[in-house]
Amino acid sequence: MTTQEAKRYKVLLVGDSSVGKTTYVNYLLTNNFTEEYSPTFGVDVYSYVFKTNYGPIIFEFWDCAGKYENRGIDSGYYICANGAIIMYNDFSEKYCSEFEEKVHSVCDDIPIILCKNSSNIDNDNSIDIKNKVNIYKPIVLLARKLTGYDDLEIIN
Ligand SMILES: Nc1nc2c(ncn2[C@@H]2O[C@H](COP(=O)(O)OP(=O)(O)O)[C@@H](O)[C@H]2O)c(=O)[nH]1
Ligand SMILES: [Mg+2]
Repeated sequence: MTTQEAKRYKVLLVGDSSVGKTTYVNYLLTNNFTEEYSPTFGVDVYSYVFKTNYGPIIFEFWDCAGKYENRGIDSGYYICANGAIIMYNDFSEKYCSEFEEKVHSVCDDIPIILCKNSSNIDNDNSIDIKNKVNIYKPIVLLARKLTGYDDLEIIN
């Protein structure tokens, strides 16, 4: 039996501060929701491995600080990224275009998933981390774009 080698992608997790970026990646890795807020300084990198019907995939999440004064080298962290999730909440949609432009300025036309984190689920890309709604949707959408497999699904 052969073990399928995992496909690895560098995925940016960007957006305004306090929208849930770190909470999201923590949830993916631990299945726990963290109530307390601890700002990110610069960037934290996490490897998230998941199984799909096309074999294992590793998303190397670069969870970038949202607060301006904590951003460090900021878009310098974006170099060689394969994809991005831009997270926003009920109050920060206005910043999405700024992040989109910044990602495209460093990474050309890599796929970007806009992801709203809110208890107010009002579009196809809405998630609600606290209530565990649509948690894996942004991952699947991005993995489909990165691999080109439109019917990719996460499996157990
Ligand atoms: N009620 C609620 N709070 C959330 C949700 N996601 C994150 N938070 C809270 O928002 C705060 C900031 O989250 P964090 O992930 O650190 O934001 P980041 O700056 O985007 O990384 C934390 O106190 C989280 O507990 C959510 O889905 N619902
Ligand atoms: Mg953070």
